[in-house]
Amino acid sequence: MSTNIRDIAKNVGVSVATVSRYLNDSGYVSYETAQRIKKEIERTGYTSNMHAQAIFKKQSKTLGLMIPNILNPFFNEVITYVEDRVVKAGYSLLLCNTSDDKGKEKMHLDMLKRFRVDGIIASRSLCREEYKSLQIPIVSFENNIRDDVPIVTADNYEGGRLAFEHLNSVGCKKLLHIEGPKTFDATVARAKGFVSAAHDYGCNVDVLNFNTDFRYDMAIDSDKELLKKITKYDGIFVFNDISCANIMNGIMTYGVRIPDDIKIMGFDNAMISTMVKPHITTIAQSAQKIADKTVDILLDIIAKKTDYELVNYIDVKLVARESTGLGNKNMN
Ligand code: XLF
Repeated sequence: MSTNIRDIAKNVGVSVATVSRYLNDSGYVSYETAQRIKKEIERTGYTSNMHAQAIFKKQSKTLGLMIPNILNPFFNEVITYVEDRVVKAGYSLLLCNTSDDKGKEKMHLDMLKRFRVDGIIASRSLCREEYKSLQIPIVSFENNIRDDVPIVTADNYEGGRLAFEHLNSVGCKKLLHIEGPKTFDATVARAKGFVSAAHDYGCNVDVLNFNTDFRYDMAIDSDKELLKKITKYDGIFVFNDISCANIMNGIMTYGVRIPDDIKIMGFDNAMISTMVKPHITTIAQSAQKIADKTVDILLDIIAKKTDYELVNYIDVKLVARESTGLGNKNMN
């Protein structure tokens, strides 16, 4: 007969609850007791077999979170808030970094299926096909993956419009938008908003497409051609804060003064925006609101509730700071 949790408890001389606390890491077990339980588990070959539990109870109490770029500080904030909410709701979280790579995302998705997670938060997903027949509850942040999958996203189009209006209002005449990759629904919408506001004001703007989110190598070796190209503008809206910080860093090495020669702004209001000098003007999207909304909806779907919205826009707002010549140096 195979060993069960009661045998382990009896052999160690502790209660079943203590062994369960040890196995689930869900409360205090003294170091000495934990060592004795561990030894007994090894001796008997018993494992708690969470996988079998998941099959039996049809729930693993584990959720999956797909993050597209863990290097980007905005996503660090999203992870922090999601993890906090998920743990408070009694779940564990499996964190997957897809690196905006379809193959990697597919691999993580297979792993989450094998672990029988109770739900998945997909972010900036590139895997529409793979999610098609998936029975697991899903909520998507940003990219639309299936018509019946709820989506949470900032009002990116409005954010793009606000960015244009701001640069226009501080007197910029030669405007450039550095647009994010075309596979990011969010940044495509930001670009559309920026260009459409410019048209409404009768202004011309240039758009330069960037084919990647921030990568580590960019901080080490900046794209000199790109930097030279953009120094002829006097107002630049970059698709997110981390890329904006990196570009600011690069153009300042060419002697460009921000905001005197070029006014520049980003999108996110991520931590980085006040950790560099000058502080970055940005369009704020709240990582906390995004996390709360995605987790709320996912838990609703798991609880078989149906009264959530399919499309959920998170409001955006302008936060004016030094990089466009505004804002109190010590504010925000
Ligand atoms: O996908 C977009 C682009 O980058 C996302 O919301 C972000 O702004 C995060 O930095």
